[in-house]
Amino acid sequence: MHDEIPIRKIIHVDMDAFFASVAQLDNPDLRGKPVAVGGPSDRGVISAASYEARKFGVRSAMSSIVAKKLCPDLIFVGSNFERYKEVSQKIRKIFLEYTALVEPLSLDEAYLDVTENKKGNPSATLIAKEIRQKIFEQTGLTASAGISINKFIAKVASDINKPNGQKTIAPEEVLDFLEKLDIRKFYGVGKVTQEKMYNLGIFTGKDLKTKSLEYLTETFGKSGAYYFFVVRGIHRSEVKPNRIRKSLGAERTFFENISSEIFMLERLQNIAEEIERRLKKSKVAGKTVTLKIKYSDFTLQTRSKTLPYFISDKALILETVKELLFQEKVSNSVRLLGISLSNLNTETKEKPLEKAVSVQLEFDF
Ligand code: DCP
Ligand code: CA
Ligand code: CA
Repeated sequence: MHDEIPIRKIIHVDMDAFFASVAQLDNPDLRGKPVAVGGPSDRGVISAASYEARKFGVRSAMSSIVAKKLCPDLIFVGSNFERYKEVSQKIRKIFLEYTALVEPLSLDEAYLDVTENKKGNPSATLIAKEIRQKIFEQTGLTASAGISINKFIAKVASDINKPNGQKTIAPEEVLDFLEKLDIRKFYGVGKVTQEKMYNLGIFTGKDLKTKSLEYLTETFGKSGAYYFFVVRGIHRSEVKPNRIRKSLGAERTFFENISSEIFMLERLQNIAEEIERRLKKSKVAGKTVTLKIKYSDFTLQTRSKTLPYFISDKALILETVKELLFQEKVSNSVRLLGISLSNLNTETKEKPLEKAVSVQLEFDF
């Protein structure tokens, strides 16, 4: 059985009382005090509670009224997403020093696959320690970590020694750990499922293990198989880095080489349409348009132009492409044409120029 369990070195890092800790970092008066991020009004809901507030039972997603009853001295503070994002980027940078396989789950947490890592460090436990140390040095905030053979166990483990701690579940400890694990601690088991499990006499991993795959699938649908396998130490889900896209392009190789510029334009129009569709789907726009031309003798030429604004509209893309196409005579027959947009606004989120504006641009001033 043990031999069948896939083993990787996965770290799950999660910031402690994230929004509340940022508030305490930025305002020293709040340190050591019960703090809640959220509105104090009777209709308010708390998004984060400092560990001092948690001693009173205050939790995120709790209504402000209830929280005030539990902790009359609770200090309410507003949120600051710019700061959360800033911290988030800093910790992500630290993660990337160790591995390219970083999968952020939210602003304050991520999975890292360090099976192979940039430091050549064989110990995921030591890497997690280093990372938490660096996070503290560079942000002034504490993080906790879970280290194990897959994402599921690493995620569960990062809660065990929270705040400012870490826990490793080594390969030989995995099965025992999962058997003893309270079903409420299973990542993916919410309130409703927990209730259902309790009614079926499932309180721990050990109880869960007595149920067959068929039974669990029948009872829990698709999640049934997930429960069946994770409790046996099997969770194949990979750490998927959501890479920041640097460019978006499309190209066509022709069945027959073409030499008429009219035909080329026709093809380029189709390509521009496809690019527009894909840009809009991922809600990005670009400033630099590149035309790629491969000639029948396989020589390759690229012509680029950077605009002072972001575009995603096919008419605007084509306008620039046309300019690039006619900027110099196409000297030979062509076997491939491509367009790509780079210098994307994935970072800045600046709005692309809309079509209505493009009409105006056609006037010369
Ligand atoms: N958050 C939110 N609403 C929720 C839960 C969380 O707005 N219902 C926000 C505030 C949290 C942040 O997301 O600070 C991270 O959520 P976590 O679940 O990781 O909780 P914390 O970081 O606050 O605490 P912990 O130390 O338990 O991770
Ligand atoms: Ca957290
Ligand atoms: Ca989190």
